Amino acid sequence: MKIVTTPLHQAHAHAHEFEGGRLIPAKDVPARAELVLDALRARGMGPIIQPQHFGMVPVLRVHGVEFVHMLEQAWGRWVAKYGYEVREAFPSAWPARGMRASTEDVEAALGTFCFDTATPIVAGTWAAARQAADCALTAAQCVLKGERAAFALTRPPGHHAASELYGGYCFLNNAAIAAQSMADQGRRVAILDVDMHHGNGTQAIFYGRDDVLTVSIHGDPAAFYPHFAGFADETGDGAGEGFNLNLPLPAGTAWSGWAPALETAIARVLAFAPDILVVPLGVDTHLGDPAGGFRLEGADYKRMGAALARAGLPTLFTMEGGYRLDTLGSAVADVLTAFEGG
Ligand code: SP5
Ligand code: ZN
Repeated sequence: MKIVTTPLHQAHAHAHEFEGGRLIPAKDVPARAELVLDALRARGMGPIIQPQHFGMVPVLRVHGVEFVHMLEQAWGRWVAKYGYEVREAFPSAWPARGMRASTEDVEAALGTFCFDTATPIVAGTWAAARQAADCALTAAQCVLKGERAAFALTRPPGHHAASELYGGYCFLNNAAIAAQSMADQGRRVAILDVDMHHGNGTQAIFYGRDDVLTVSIHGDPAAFYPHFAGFADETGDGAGEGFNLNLPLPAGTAWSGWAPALETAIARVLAFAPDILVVPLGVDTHLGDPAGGFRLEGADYKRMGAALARAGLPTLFTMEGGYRLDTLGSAVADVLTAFEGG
């Protein structure tokens, strides 16, 4: 299968995130994408191609124009206020309940559009985020042309980003942008998110709609990030009622507990009868992942790829989470090689 990636993801490089009351080393490091690429090359997968450029129109089908302009301008505004010495732009105040959103000051702009303290903007963030969306759109073109599968090695990831909200290391929702683009070209699309965290951005983008199905298997938000979405009673709104399925699982879930959720998810996808499946692929489900809490390991990722292949649908994978650097590459390669073999 085609693998779409760009070295420009490395422009999004920051040293820190803020968690547990302190600055800690960043988990979404550029090495992640390079490790995945190395593992795919070692398995002889490919071809590995660069993204085509689609411009802002498909991005603006999913994200608000004010939000997109803010992302584009945030670093310059931050430098104008704080200088180049402060190399990571974090918000420090949010328009919480009863307060007014504002973009007048860069602090207000960041707080208005960001929902956590783990997702700094740096000099190259916007360039990398745009390229990641282009990777997903290029992979979508491959699937639209009739290829069985394609992998967009997206970094930064996307599934936590909503129409006008960034966070969870995500800025533009690559999977949603690709899904919307394929829907705009007449395809019926289902999204099955297997990252350890709930795909809150993807859910929010399609929540009121019945034309794109969203399904997510993830750590119960009662215990896990993103905390404020991903509960089982979130089933869709209005026309979208019944077209969002959340499958939250407890801490410590291993393959024996994860696999039945995957079968439930696939059954819902097949009942929807889509033309194309989008899989936001995070492997932070792995035992020992520093951002996770599940216990998948080793051959479980081959089982995952084989099960996804049995759904029998043209499939577009995007890269989401996975932060345990010694297992990240092989876990992703196992899913994709087993999918190809299945
Ligand atoms: C794309 C993606 O996977 N984003 C994940 C963002 C998660 N950020 C917060 C993670 C909190 C983890 N805390 C774990 C502490 C014990 N291991
Ligand atoms: Zn995740």
